[in-house]
Amino acid sequence: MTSDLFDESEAPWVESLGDGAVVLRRFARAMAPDLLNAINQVTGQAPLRQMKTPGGHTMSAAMACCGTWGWVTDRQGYRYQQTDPLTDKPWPPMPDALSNLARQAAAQAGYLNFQPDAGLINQYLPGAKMGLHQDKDETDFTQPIVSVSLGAPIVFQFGGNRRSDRPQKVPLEHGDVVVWGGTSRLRYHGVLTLKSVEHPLTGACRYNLTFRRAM
Ligand code: MD3
Ligand code: FE
Repeated sequence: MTSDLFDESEAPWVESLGDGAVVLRRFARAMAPDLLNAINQVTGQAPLRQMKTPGGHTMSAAMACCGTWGWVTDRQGYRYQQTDPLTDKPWPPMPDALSNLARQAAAQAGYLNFQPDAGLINQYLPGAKMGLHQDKDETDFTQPIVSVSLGAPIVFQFGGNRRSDRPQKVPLEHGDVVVWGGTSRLRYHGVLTLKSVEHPLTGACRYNLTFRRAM
């Protein structure tokens, strides 16, 4: 039997992407079932949905939010808001399994008091992607971002401070956690199109959890 569902034998290891970005390889693999339960709990209250960009395109990744602030986009623009536009209710609270993981990963990367107030769940099905962009809707760029990859693998694109800078390709797989701080915080980034690869816990789906301090 050789599936990474059962491959928790290998200890996590750390890789640098340079410039304040640290990959904690497999860091979240052992807790993945708890994280997937937490995702299901959140998306039961705030359904995954494909939002529209200000330019009128429908995003290929489906999203849902938890915590005080949720990231949304529509024809009006990109922003954080405290209510879900689908229900007009507050976003579901961030489950402890998620906030604890985010805090532990940030601490491992040297950020000792990371308290995320925004949790974004991105769901990719085969064919979904995310083009190069910057995360700049937050108020304090000295705060890091923690991202967690679950399920099917993808190729992450890590660009520079200008959109025209050629991105480096970084494969991300189940349980990998990346902490983005310092001068990497405003670098362009995205992911290539998800291929159809089955994962024992998620099928062909990939989830990315992104934890931020929005305000
Ligand atoms: C690098 N998500 O939600 S996570 C996003 O895989 C987003 O779903 C991608 O980009 C995904 O905004 C990539 C990794 C990530 C998140 C934030 C970053 C990389 C980052 C902020 C600055 C630099
Ligand atoms: Fe981003």
